[in-house]
Amino acid sequence: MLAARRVARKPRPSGAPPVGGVREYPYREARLFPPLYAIIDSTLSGDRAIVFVRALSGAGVTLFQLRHKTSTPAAICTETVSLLASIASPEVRLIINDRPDIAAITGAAGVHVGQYDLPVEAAREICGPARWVGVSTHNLDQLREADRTSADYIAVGPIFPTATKGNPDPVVGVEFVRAARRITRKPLVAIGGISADTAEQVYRAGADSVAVIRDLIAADDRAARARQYFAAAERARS
Ligand code: TZP
Ligand code: MG
Repeated sequence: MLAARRVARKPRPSGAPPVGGVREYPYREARLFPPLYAIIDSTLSGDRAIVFVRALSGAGVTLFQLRHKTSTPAAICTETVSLLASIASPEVRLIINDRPDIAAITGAAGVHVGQYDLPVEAAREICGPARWVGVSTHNLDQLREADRTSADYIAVGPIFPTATKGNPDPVVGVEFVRAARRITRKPLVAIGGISADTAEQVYRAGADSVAVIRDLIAADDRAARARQYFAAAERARS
């Protein structure tokens, strides 16, 4: 049996997205977009990934991404199914990197595509209106283009140097978040080299969320580290 569960979420506040049309983002404006987006990469798999998700979701993290760049589709599928089966809370979303087909077939909450993956609207066709489709951008032209799509959020980065991504795009810096914030009303997710110490300035620049790999995986107490991000988001928003 492949699908661990199907996406059964409340409709978005604004209803189904008109593809490519003007959309409202009341959940962002109401600060409902999760401030921390935890990415599970290939250093975590199987039980380690389940333990990681359990620790962070216990601390209130509700947005995760599975990003296994070197795994086969079959292995990603299996990993997704077991991760979904281990997630008890209906509030927790698991997004699949690169593969809208795997997101749809497993009942995951959405897909994250990059500039060389399927375009947003193709991913949307596969994933449907209820799942999230997120897209990575690395310059303002890409950001403007992403803003015209049905993407549910736009990722920007790398904000700081990162050793996690092979062959990363040039560092864009915190100022890029500020510029992006002036251009789009979509939820903005900043990524790349972000730590609990630097997150506050990124939120202050206009990011709704920060996506983090290394700083969470490396933490001795991951739940405590997650709470540092929540505190930073609170400080930035108060
Ligand atoms: N995209 C831009 S930077 C990056 C990705 C996937 C890696 C982020 O990892 P880290 O360890 O939080 O810098
Ligand atoms: Mg990709």
